[in-house]
Parts: sequence; C-alpha cells; structure tokens
Amino acid sequence: MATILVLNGPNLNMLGVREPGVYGTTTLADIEALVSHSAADLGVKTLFFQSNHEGALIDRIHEAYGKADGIIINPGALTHYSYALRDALSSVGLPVVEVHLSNIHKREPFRHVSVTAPVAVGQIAGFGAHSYVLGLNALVHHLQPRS
Ligand code: CA2
Repeated sequence: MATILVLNGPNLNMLGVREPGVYGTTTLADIEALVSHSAADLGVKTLFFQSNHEGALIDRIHEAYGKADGIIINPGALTHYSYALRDALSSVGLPVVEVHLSNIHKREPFRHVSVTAPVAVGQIAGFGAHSYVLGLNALVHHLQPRS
C-alpha cells in the first residue's frame, strides 16, 4: 500500500480559528479527516505533519526518504521564498503535489510566484479544502496511472 505524506507549513494550524473570511471555517483537523477518508477510498495510507518552522518541515521531508511514496504539501507562505524547502523536496526525489486553499495567482503579486512548484509534479490551487483531495487523487494517479 502506498504511503503519502501530507505536509502543511506555517500558520495553517490557525485554519478555521482566525480570518474565516479569507480561509474559511474548515480547520486543519477537518482537512486531515477529509484527506484520510479519500485515502481510504483510494487504498493508500496517509501521514500528516504541520509545522510553523522551515527546518522542522525539511527534517520531516528527509525522514520520508525511502519510507513514503509521495508528498502533498501546502507550504503556506514558504511557497513564495523558501529555496531551502524546495531543495529538500528535490533532494528526496519523491513525487510532490503542491496544494493551496486559495488561488494564489489571483491574490497579491508576491503570491503569484511559487519557488517550490518547479520541483512538484503539479500544483492545485483555489478549491479550499478540496484542493487537498484533488491533490491526493492526482498524486495517486501519478503513482498508479491505471487508478
Ligand atoms: O492558499 C493557501 O493555501 C496558502 O498556502 C495559505 C498561506 C499563504 O501564505 C499562501 O500564500 C497561500 C497562508 C496560510 C495562513 O493561514 C491562516 C489561517 C488562519 C488565519 C490566518 C492565516
């Protein structure tokens, strides 16, 4: 059974707690439950990790080397400037799908750039919590093209 690591970056632990007007009322725990259910339907195992610290995310990515089969990541604001996170994703050689709750391309100009997307298989943005489910489906299809 394939194992997918689902990573969330800075401030995503505040989902559903603060700024519901921007990011909605769904909590990170709700998103993880949604992804777990989809994973069960798809026959894959999911592991979840969130951190507000770049280095902790990088350590978790390194830990996945040789253990996980793919990564779904919402890097939060690190998306826009963390070359270290990008290098970590690249270093483990696992397929990555980048997801965003909001459509980063129709927000402030600084959010239009993703330094992590070039090392991902693809990016899904703008569908709220459903971006994660779409990302999981895309990653599983990438790993098992017939599914
Ligand atoms: O749309 C996304 O998923 C983002 O990755 C969310 C990041 C943002 O910096 C990216 O540009 C796009 C921010 C997550 C912050 O989440 C909060 C949740 C509640 C209250 C405040 C922030």
